[in-house]
Amino acid sequence: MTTTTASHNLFAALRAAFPADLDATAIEALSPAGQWLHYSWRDLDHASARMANWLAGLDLPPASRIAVQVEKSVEALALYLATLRAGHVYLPLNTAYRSAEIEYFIGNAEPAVVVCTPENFSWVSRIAFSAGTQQVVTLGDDRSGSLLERAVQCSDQQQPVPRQADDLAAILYTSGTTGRSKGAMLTHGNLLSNALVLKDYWGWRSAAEGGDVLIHALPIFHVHGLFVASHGALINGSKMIWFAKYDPRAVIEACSRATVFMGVPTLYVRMLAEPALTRQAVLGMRLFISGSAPLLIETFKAWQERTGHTILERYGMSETIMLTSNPYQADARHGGQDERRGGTVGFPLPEVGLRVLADDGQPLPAGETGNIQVRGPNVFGGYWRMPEKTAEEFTADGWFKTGDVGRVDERGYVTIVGRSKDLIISGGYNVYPAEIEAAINELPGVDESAVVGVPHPDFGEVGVAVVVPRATAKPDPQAILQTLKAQLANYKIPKQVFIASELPRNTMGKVQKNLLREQHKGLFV
Ligand code: MCA
Ligand code: AMP
Repeated sequence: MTTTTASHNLFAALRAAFPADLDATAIEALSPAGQWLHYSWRDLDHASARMANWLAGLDLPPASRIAVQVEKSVEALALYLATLRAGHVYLPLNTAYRSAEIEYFIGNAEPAVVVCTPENFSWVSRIAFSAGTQQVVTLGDDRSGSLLERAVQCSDQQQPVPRQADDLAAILYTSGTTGRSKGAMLTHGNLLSNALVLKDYWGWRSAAEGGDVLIHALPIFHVHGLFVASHGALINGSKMIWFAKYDPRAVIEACSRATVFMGVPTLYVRMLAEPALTRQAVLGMRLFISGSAPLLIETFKAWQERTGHTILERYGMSETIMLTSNPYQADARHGGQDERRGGTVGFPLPEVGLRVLADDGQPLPAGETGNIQVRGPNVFGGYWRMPEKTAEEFTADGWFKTGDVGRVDERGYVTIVGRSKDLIISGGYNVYPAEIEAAINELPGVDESAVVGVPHPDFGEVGVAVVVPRATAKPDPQAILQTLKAQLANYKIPKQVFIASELPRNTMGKVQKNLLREQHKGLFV
């Protein structure tokens, strides 16, 4: 018989890492009004306890989904922690999602509680109540909203609800190459094991070693900002400097009182465009980490030249959290000669298995390019209520098919060279062409369309749509863009639409997207 203890609740592990001095500052946050607000560790503990007690008062079944679409704020982070404490499942939603997207997520996940911004309450609550959600409350980024009004009436003391390592902690929706978005189910065990591995791998410094201060400038509705960054600081009891919106100048300024920064490549590109980025400005920084999209070697080198720092690139997925990382420092296991190598994503993390296979499933030797598969305690249990999809994405012997194509060299460095999935990564956000094409194909006068990713100096890659009209129709590219904007999150909107008489196809009738990519590759660079 197994016994359940509170120690498997991820929150208990995070809470145990809070410093002894609970009055010390945990988060310095720049408010929407431009003021620095100081939150102590006690504030974080009490705010999340109050919200957890409010959730407990709703008498929901364990593992109820709490869907949250709010602007980034410290209170939103406390709500995530509260959900863990209360033994429920956190479902973060990008603030860019429009009503059709939200309707799908809420209909699919059937959350018991939906938290939205005060501005969106009328349309979000309409969707949520029709889907059977019991409670819809609001949370603004200026400490406003009905959630806080209710939570403030609750006790600031709360014992985390006991959870097993394989109990669900969060669902993160990721789009698919075909069909609708899938909810990747992450457990307390997945999240905690990854947080502990990264704490060690990236050399997070204890208070006795001088401590660390993280600049947190990423959104908190995806793996990078919510888990990798927030857990990284919390599990080390480290302070965060918290920006709700990314501003390269403000981040450079904050580097004088911080030690660690995490960003998608676009954030680095934008900082490099600032004259204020100098060696002097980042002298006290210990570590710059990049991920979520390929970091161009030019950016890697430019950063090295300008700042004297070598960016550490790592690789992960919503389904697996972090998989590989360049070394923090030379490791005796690899002959003490490791360095952070631009263009690679480093080594598989401890406990992560990574293999490269040919299309026929045969394992490939070092240096050869093929399909990357992974396994480990960080790998998710499956997609929410999609057993067939889950089965498709795992091999019979339990490895997860990443859809990424790459190779491992003799020394063990992993390089991602492409993707077998039809995916565009734009500014660190994933855009699935199939979803955009389906929306375009619904428009009047459109026969068919193809969306491809082309290089972009700021976002790395952006989508471009090629649209074939019906016989006599003359669709207007601007009108197509306007209609899409009403239906889809803004970052998914193609940056340009072209009208063409046909799409290039191979002899099998498949659209040759490589030809379209080639044709439009010079549009922005
Ligand atoms: C904004 N726009 C974009 C993007 N972001 N277009 C393409 N791609 C984007 N990523 C467009 C908007 O549609 C809008 O266009 C215009 O830019 C201004 O929008 P705004 O929101 O003001 O932009 P911004 O504040 O400058 O945002 C850019 C950003 C943001 C800071 C780079 O996209 C961002 O925070 N990206 C990080 C994403 C992230 O955290 N990814 C991690 C996923 P218009 O004016 O025409 O409407 S987790 C993950 O991938 C895993 C697992 C991992 O490995 O980490
Ligand atoms: P997501 O669906 O947001 O989980 O995105 C995961 C995908 O982002 C991976 O499958 C990769 O294709 C990509 N990715 C993440 N980190 C990197 C990286 N450092 N280099 C290249 N691709 C990356």
